[in-house]
Amino acid sequence: MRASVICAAALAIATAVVAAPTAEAGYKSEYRLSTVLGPAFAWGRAGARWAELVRERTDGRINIKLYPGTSLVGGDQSREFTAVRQGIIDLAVGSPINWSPQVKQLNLFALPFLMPDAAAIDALTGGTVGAALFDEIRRRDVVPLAWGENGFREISNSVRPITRPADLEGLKIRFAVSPIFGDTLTALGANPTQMSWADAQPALSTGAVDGQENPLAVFLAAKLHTLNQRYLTLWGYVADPLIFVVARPVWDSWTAEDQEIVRTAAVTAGQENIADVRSGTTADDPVKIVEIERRGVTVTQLSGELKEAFRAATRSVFDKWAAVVGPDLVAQAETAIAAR
Ligand code: X2X
Repeated sequence: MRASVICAAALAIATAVVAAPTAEAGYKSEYRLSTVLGPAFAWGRAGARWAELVRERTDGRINIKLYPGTSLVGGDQSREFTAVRQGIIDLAVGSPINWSPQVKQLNLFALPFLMPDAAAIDALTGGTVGAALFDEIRRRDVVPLAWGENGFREISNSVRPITRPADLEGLKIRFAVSPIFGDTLTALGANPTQMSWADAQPALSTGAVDGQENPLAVFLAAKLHTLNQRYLTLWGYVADPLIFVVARPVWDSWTAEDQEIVRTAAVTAGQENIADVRSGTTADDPVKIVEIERRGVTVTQLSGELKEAFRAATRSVFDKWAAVVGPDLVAQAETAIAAR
């Protein structure tokens, strides 16, 4: 009698152990996902979508919370990548611009006039160049899973339309993190100043700076026309992809099945994000451009010939930074773009 009670109890415990979802052992109750921009922006929506897909497909085993505004690093977007490595951030959807201090090869996307169109971005991210960049990230114990997009960065200001390099003379232009932007703007005669996105908005509002450069999707969602940005020039000088990553120890704590769910969810969220950002930015589908004009902004589209003047004026910056990025990687990128 006694023995059978003990036996039943032991069986109950054993059953409970087996029934407990083993995948949850060692899982955190919440994973922290960092983005610079929040869900009012395509970038923040990409993060929210990734979290949503993962929650659904893991039945809540992996519960991701979005921390926009790079709030886990006090808004200092230049520290985001390091914070992923330090375990302060579990996952991120980040820009190469903000991670380039730690991964110098990511300056590739900021080489002025490297990528003429969206197909050129795809040729890089989808080919051997993208794979090499993912290797660089992986070497730093951060697991890259998918590409998204912030977009082609267009320049705006409060003073005058920009059609020639001389129009930038003396304009105070805010840039985000990588010093390659300072060099490029300086080569064009502007007066560049580095500050975080959080600081940029009050600086534009008070007129402490005259202008900035960001994709059309950001210009619209941030309502930059209300921050004195009356002139916008579509020059597409650089394009900013986004990268979905997970911190290595977090990744290693998940089952292979859950890793695959997180990876495929990142790919889906990334593809949706790219479509979101690219829509409305072309001659065939100009909805975003039309909306910006409707808000009273003068939009200048640079022809190939006018663009050439900006390219020539920034060629020395391209060459200087190509050496930093790595001449082989830049050559590979140019080959991939030519073959797109
Ligand atoms: O700060 C910017 O300009 C932004 C939001 O585009 C980046 O994080 C690179």
